[in-house]
Amino acid sequence: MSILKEEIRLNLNNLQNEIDSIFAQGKSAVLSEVTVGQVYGGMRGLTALVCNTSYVDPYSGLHIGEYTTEDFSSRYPEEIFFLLCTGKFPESDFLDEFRIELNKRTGVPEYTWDVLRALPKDTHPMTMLSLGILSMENESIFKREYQKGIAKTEYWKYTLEDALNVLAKLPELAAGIYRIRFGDGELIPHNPNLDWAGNLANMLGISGTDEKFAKLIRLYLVLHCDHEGGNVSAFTSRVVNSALSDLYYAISAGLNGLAGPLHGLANQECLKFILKIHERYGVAVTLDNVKNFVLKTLDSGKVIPGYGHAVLRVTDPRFTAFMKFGDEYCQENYCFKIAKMLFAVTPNILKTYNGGKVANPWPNVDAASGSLLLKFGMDQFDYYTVLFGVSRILGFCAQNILAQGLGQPIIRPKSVTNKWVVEHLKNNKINA
Ligand code: CMX
Repeated sequence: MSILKEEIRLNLNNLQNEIDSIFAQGKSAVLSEVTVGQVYGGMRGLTALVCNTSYVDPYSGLHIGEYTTEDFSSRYPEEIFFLLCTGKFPESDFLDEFRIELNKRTGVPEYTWDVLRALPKDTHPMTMLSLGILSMENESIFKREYQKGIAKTEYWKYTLEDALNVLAKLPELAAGIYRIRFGDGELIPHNPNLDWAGNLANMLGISGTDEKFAKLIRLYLVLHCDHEGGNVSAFTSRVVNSALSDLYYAISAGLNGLAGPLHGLANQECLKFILKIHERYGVAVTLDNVKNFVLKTLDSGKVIPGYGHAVLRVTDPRFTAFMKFGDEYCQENYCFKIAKMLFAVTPNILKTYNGGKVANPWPNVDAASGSLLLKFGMDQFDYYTVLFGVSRILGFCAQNILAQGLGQPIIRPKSVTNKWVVEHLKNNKINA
């Protein structure tokens, strides 16, 4: 994997030079103030981390390196991994080279399948994904080399080795989880001639070799790959890896965070909402029906899934990318039609509802993806977060490789007690 490794080395040199010049201007410069509200409120809006793989702009959405979602959404996930790690797109021969490299590393160990098959039949597929990765921890090259004794400057190279081994086995593992959990348990073998996402689509065994389904899985794996460093899963993964727990531990930990209903589970809620509308009005559903349904949902004190965002203040460009796919391949699908109708009516309702308290009335990434997956026969909603997880592992790997390469220390913010806060406010004569 010489090209990728060399480009990561160059990226690390550039990032280190930037950090050196930032430090030269003074390490004690203040970047952000911390309020009581932030300390008690999930640290929202507190600038306390650096992440160089991606950033989210409130008005132009997710950027990987300096590229917008529109720039990268038609690429392959393998190219996105390169972009996350290096800040640039690879040359045209990279995909072939990367496929050969990953093909050498495929093969989920038999003991991992034994672990997954031994679980109760109703185990959540995210538990299976997290356990599947963790079960392979014994294979960590980083751990082996660390025990031998390696220089700190070498850590990132062995973290990259672990990343490549995990990524190579991931489509097989994720598809196997689907087959064990929802199918007949028979595994479909990895095809060395297919790309990363194409292999996953094929091994799921849902749509045979339908290239449109492979295209959707490719898009899905690209659009969910990374979202800065402060979200629950990426941050958890980074904290764990900062203790030099290897990438298997760090990925598994990140996935455990992603499994939460406030994080990765939201996309299945959106599809459930669409299906409820379909159940209520059938195929003759009108815009007025959808408007009424949205208003009734709001009046009952519930949120409209797929709308709103903590950072974004426009339609999520990832939603736009999914809609473009839907317009091309799923126009006649009943769920996609409802997703479009929701887009036509919901923002205007949210803009004014309850005094317009919703900060962002526009759709987020989850508003349409479920209806597209369902159209191709992916009707196991619990599995959607696994697809999210497979994609997000690209980001976990890249963030940890870069952090190790920059010699970042163990993460250890200070916590205080209520008593300390009371004393601090009193001693400093601070009033709200
Ligand atoms: N429907 C109804 N009310 C909403 C709403 C929505 N889609 N989005 C926000 N609100 C409400 C909030 O509940 C909050 O009400 P209270 O003041 O009564 O608590 C108020 O508007 C202000 O919230 P906000 O500042 O606009 O939003 P937050 O940053 O607190 O929360 C999010 C962001 C995504 C959790 C929220 O918009 C939401 O719950 N959306 C629906 C669920 C969803 O789509 N989740 C997927 C998120 C995808 C992602 O994060 O990438």
